[in-house]
Amino acid sequence: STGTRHRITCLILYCHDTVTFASDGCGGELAQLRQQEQLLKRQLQKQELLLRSLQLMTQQGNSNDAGADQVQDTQHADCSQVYSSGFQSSGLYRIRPSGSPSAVKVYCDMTEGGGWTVLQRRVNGTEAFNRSWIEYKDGFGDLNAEFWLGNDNVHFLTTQGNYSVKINLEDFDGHQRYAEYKNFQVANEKEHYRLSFGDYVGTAGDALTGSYQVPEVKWASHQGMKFSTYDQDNDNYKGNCAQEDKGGWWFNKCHSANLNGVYYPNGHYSASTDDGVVWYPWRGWWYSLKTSIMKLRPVDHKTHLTNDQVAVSLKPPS
Ligand SMILES: *[C@@H]1O[C@H](CO)[C@@H](O)[C@H](O)[C@H]1NC(C)=O
Ligand SMILES: *[C@@H]1O[C@H](CO)[C@@H](O)[C@H](O)[C@H]1NC(C)=O
Ligand SMILES: *[C@@H]1O[C@H](CO)[C@@H](O)[C@H](O)[C@H]1NC(C)=O
Ligand SMILES: [Ca+2]
Repeated sequence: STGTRHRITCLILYCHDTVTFASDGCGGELAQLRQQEQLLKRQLQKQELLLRSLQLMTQQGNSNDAGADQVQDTQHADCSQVYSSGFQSSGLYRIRPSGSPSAVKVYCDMTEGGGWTVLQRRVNGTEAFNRSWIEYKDGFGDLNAEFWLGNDNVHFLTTQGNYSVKINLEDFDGHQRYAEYKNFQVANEKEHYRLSFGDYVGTAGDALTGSYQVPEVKWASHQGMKFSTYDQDNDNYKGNCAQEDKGGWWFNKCHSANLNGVYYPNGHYSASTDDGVVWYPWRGWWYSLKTSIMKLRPVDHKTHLTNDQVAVSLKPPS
């Protein structure tokens, strides 16, 4: 029919973006087509949002590491970027910090605002932390349990931006404390993974600067210290701190915090040296902590909507 032919003509003109109100007599058709286009665009947007929310829910429903391997190797430089791209459940993910020669499997802690890349975890003493230089360099343990992420990885992570470290501690009575340092950075292997860090905030005490008792700063501070292991002594002590305290750490002469020490199952311990999992300003040298978690996040990390909030804000197209 003529009506249909006219509509098709208008449609073709519309698609070629050459239609004008006056000349082609398509005014009415045009208004209708524009309206339909807007409607379809809105529906498409809604469906894209719905799809994203479904992907999030699927991710949540999976076991810890099931969804992780689906994340593109090179897409995220840390867990903060993983979080920002919509993956908001804690578990295993692949990241690739800039400077890293390959992708790295990490545990992302999506609690406490999300986006934390965990670098160390002690929970029950299953993993030995009396390890060699090369083991601390490459990392060891089980990402779902106890582990050290590896000094190379921590170097690549902390030198690609401005990072905070948050240290969560728990004693055997269930008390929890934390310490957080801005501008946490670990140098490369050539510089023996030298440690530097900025201002402290927290409830556990500032063990890393050792400034809780002024005379002790000289030998207790970890600021600027190189990493040492039993087979590579870079400390300021005539002996070997890593060997005596049985773990790799940024020892001075020797320490006021050593979260890689011997895991004692009852807290209080006695030994020939203070070799426990120690955070001196909180529980002293002769108490070995139950839990230690060290995790990294860019200082400018942005916390987003929670999954629940996203789900509520997305309703299926009506
Ligand atoms: C730690 O490892 C070194 C080297 O293997 C060893 O000499 C030392 O006895 C170990 N200490 C403990 C407590 O396992
Ligand atoms: C230690 O904790 C990990 C992680 O929760 C668990 O898989 C492992 O079985 C625990 N080991 C012991 C001896 O309790
Ligand atoms: C890193 O961030 C902290 C806190 O925002 C700031 O004090 C520090 O100057 C920053 N460091 C660098 C190297 O940008
Ligand atoms: Ca020494």
